[in-house]
Amino acid sequence: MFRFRLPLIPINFLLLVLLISACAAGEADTPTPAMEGMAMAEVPEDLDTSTTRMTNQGAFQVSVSSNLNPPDINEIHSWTIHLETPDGQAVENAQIAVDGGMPQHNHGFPTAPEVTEELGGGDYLLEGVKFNMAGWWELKLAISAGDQTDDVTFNLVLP
Ligand SMILES: [Cu+2]
Repeated sequence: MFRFRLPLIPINFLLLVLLISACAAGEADTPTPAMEGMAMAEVPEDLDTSTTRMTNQGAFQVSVSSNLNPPDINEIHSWTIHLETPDGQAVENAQIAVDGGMPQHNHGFPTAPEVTEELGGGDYLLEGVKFNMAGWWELKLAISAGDQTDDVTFNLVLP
């Protein structure tokens, strides 16, 4: 009897280890197909990457364009933001607060990009933008002009 029990203990232990690793794998928040390309594979297929968008409450129409094309990873560069009213009038004297980062990694920009200059005609200069990883980035703008306050999020996928 004693001779049979000895090998049983390590086998039980092995099964337990296997069960635990199976549970851990099941809890991982990345689905198996995402393993092949990590950052790229996880980006939602229907992600809206338009560079002209209406703000969430419809107060402003906003366009953004990188002044570095394409925006390379790890290079600090600037963007131009263009603001219009919904009927196409340039919005001047706006305050624009900038936030963003990678929604799937829970981190922000490695720099603190900010609007440094109003260029006229509804254009604003956003300086200090840096992307330090490939994948899905969000650029979030909180805009105040006159008695209107609204915000908008742009999506950008870097290869
Ligand atoms: Cu990241």
